[in-house]
Formats: sequence, structure tokens, C-alpha cells
Amino acid sequence: MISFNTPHASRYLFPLGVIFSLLLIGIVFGTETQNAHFNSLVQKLVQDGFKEDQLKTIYNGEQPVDLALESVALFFSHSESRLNYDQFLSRSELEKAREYMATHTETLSRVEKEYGVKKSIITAITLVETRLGTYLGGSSILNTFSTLSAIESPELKEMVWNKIPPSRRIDRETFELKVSTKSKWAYKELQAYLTYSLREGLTPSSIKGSYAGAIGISQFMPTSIISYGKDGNNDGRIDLFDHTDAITSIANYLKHFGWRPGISDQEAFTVLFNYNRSKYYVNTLLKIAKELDS
Ligand SMILES: [Ca+2]
Repeated sequence: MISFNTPHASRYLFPLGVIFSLLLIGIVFGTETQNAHFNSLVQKLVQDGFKEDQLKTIYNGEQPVDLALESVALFFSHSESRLNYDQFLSRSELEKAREYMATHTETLSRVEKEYGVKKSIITAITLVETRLGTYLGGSSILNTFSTLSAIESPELKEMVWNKIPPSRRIDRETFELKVSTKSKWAYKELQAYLTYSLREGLTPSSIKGSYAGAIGISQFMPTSIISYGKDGNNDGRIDLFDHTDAITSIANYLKHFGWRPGISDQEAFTVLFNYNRSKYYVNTLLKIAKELDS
């Protein structure tokens, strides 16, 4: 609580003015205490060209933006266990992948012709990313990027720090450095996400994805949707929850990063490393594609 009876009250007049202004903004944008964490973020978005009335609807609409402390804490935690990509090389998973290739053969063939990216590698990506579009993640993209964008506020930073289980904590200094880089990264993703969803007429609060903010069957980050997303089924929209759009977008992405017909394994490795910077991930994709090609 702020006391007005301090001997140096005048010294606090300016900060108090700032606090009252922020409270006023809080009232304009809604009085939910949780939403107060997003007041400066919304202001920054307005400064960066987003329309105030649209942001009001988004941040204080029927589904107001909420803090995503648990998802965001994962960005700053030691991973619990090594991911098991080997599971995707099991006979049953490869069988599902073959069925997927048969179901989407028309799209995959068209895309292979148009972009020079083979069916098996696109299928391998959808298998590992989302189990062929059946596991898309349940985290609110808007909540995740809004929380991560606003995390430099001391109060929010402590809330996230306290959400990290002690056994999975990184050291505080590393945490502070990561907060700074991740919040800048998240703000760019948030801007891309808002641009994309407003352009497509989607309700920003309605889209769910991975805890890290990846969207759709292809698990694209919003900046990748803006740069490499494709409307594969020609319905005038880019919808990565649609298989044709997702398949076409993956092909476009890989082509952009250097995929071409007859590419060597070494070159393919370099291209795929852009999708996910993990050797284990990329090697698994190459093994799956080899199995599907045989
Ligand atoms: Ca489309």
C-alpha cells in the first residue's frame, strides 16, 4: 500500500502520477487485476501501429487475455527428460505415416511437383510435430506470447520464477538474461500473431497451440506463418489446421531454406535444422523419410 504521509511525499508525486495514469489505463482497458499486467504491452502495441479499439476487444473481450505462467515457466526450466523421437520410428507410427501419405497423395504430389520437396519428408515433419495433425497442443497462443512479452515487469518476472519447480530451476543470472532475450523474441511473435489473426478474421484468443507458441499441423511460429504460410487449397485463407495449407506451407518453408530435388543427406540436414535446431530431431526426420521412401 502507498502511504501519503511520508516526509518526502513530494518526491513521490511524479511516480504517483505515473501509477495513477496506469490505473486509469487499467480502467479504460478493463479493471481485471490480471489484465493490469498487460497495460503497458497494449500501449506498446498501439505505439507500434495496432488499433486501440481492436486491442481493447482482444484484451478485454469475452475471453480476456490471461496470464500463461505455467507455459511461460517452461521456457526457463531445465527439460524434465529427453524427448523421445525414436517412438516415431516404430512400425505402428510408420504405418500411420504411410496411410497419411495415401490419404493426402494428391496434395503431396502437387506440392512435390511445385516446390520440389518430397512427400516423405513433409510427412515425417507432420508425424513428429503433431502426430499427423492429431496432437496440436492446448495452450492459448495469445496468452503465451502476451505473458512472455510482458515478463520484464518485475512483478510478473517473479511470478514466472516462482512457477518454475525448484528441481528444474536454471540459475538466476541465466534466467535474467533469458527473460530479456525471450521477451523481445515473444513481442515480435505476438505482433506477427496479431497481424496474422486480424488479417484472416480469426479471433486471436481462440487459437491453441504448443506451450511454445507453435501453431497448426505444421507447428509454425507466427513469424513463419507470415513469411512462409501458403494458402494451399485456394480458399483465400492461410489455415495451418487445414492439411492442404499445412503441407503446402511446409514445402514452401523447406524450399526457401534450400531444399531441392535430389538433395544430399548432408544438405537436407542443414535445411531441416532450420525447422528445429536439434540434431536428434533432424536425424529422426531423415530416418523416417528413408523408411517411407523404401
Ligand atoms: Ca487455405
